[in-house]
Amino acid sequence: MTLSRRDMMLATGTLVATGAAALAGAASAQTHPGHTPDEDVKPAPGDGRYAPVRTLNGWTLPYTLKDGVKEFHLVAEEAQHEFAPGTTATCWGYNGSTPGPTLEAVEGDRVRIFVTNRLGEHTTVHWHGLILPSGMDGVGGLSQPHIQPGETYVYEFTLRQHGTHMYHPHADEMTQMAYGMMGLFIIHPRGGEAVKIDRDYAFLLHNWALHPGTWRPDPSVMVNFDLWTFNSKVFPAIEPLVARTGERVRIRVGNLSMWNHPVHLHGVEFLVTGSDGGRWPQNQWRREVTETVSVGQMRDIEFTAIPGDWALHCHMAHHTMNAMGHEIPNPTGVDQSGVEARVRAMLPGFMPMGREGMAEHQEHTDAGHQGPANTAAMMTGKGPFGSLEMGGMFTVVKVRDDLSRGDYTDPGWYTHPPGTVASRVSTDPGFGAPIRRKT
Ligand SMILES: [Cu+2]
Repeated sequence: MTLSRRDMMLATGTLVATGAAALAGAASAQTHPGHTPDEDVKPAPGDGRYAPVRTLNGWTLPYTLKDGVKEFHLVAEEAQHEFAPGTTATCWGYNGSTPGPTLEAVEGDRVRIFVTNRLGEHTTVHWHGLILPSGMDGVGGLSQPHIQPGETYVYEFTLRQHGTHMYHPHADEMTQMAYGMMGLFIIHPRGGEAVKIDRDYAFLLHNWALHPGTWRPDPSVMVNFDLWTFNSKVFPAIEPLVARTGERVRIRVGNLSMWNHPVHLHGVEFLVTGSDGGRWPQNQWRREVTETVSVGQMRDIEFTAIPGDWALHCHMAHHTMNAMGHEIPNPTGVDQSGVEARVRAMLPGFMPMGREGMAEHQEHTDAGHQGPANTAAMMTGKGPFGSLEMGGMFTVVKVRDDLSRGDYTDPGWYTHPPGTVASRVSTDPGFGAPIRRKT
């Protein structure tokens, strides 16, 4: 087994975290390398029985095999998190990140999961969707005592199913999830996949009330969130999903936010093939272009990759924006020129906006206008043809003919075949003879 230096560091870190006892036994134990973000890695080899998932902007927790049991160690703790360059916050997560690392195993495996609580208040971990003994279900007060600060609990059970699952606290849940405590738990089918998957992506949907000019999410917000994220990142900081033409791609999406999200992918009709109920029988697969992932649900979609740059985003238009005002007067069509001078006398630099629409937001961002501190621009991002005017739950599926298997490097922007890009034919508003309804 080949280990990169980064994998070794990770594995070492995990062993240190499990304490001296685990370290003593580690010499004879097998260590499984996960993949880490911001590193050009091939998929981790798994245990040879599955192709590992790629957690967007995230990582997979290495495990130690002890007497046939896969041991994982989660640490509930505060973590400094960057949503996008220029926007950071003190969040809560696991093992130094939000979302926490992905746990990955195979149906039939026995897993032992240590949970150390390094928060200032008690916590638990609930294994969302898993079939297990009631006392392992992680509901504080109902199925176990709470894990007090400084304590370590151990969960142990056999995986009785396969599918896309999650873990999250079931203690002061509203607050702990609002601060980012959640992670993916992927269980691969025993005996492999009937229809082979070439690229297997996974992410969790979430929302955050990180008010402009603040550095800690506000758990009291229920509706008007500031940031909408894939794996706790906003566009343009969300990684692209890369694939080679003709490969079969699966995208696993879970939702632990406070809204339902219609996840829409351009360029293909995908199949909805599974959920926390595992990969469904093929006669239940259905063809869609948008699939709503409701709160607490998981959905798997699959498609054959077609060359191009294809948008993948939540179809709630406000969920592809970053921090913005709500319940403000609508300026569209309002001539504010007289007001501008008067306001400027009191507020130098004041600039009215929105008379012709909101695209000015990105122009102002591009011109270097500063918003409040630590606040991502409402709409942002640059593409090969100009501004994308997106934020939040948006990224790009990039499919190319010439990628190597297992190469996840961002290939840049798509080179369109000649004659296949929409182009300008006139600059005259009176062009042509379009049929218009008379009023
Ligand atoms: Cu949404």
